Amino acid sequence: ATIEETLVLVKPDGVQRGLTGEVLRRIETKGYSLVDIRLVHADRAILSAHYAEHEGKPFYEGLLEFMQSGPTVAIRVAGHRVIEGFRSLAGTTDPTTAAPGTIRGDLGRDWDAGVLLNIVHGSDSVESAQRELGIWFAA
Ligand code: YYY
Ligand code: MG
Repeated sequence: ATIEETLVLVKPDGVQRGLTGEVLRRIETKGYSLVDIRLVHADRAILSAHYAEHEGKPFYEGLLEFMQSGPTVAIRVAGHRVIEGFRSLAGTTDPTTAAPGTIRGDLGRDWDAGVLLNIVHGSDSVESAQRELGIWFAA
């Protein structure tokens, strides 16, 4: 097996809507392991590091604002090809068109202040996962 670790975030919209348990259920029933979990009310420093690749895009400021609007649940998840696997469970970025059966497709719906509210984040590569886990699980 190719065991990887990824960072999953239940974003403030997901936490506020009471979907943390549903996201954890989907991760666990897929067979992935929860390695660590914490509730974080993220500040701008964490978020500007996490979303550095998006700086300057039209949705960037709204995204950082939204991500500071309430607590986020950060989860370290391990499993065979879990980085690609969780992205598949999450579905595509826009919840309106994300496939049914995915987290975003089944549970996501909204758009607010120019930002897509899509419930979860999942790292997109081994390099991103290591970088992002270091940000959210810094001592
Ligand atoms: O990796 P993923 O979350 O699916 O999408 P990214 O392109 O990395 O964008 C990060 C985050 O930014 C996305 O989850 C919602 C928000 N966003 C947006 O509000 N509007 C866009 N057109 C693109 C992204
Ligand atoms: Mg991304």
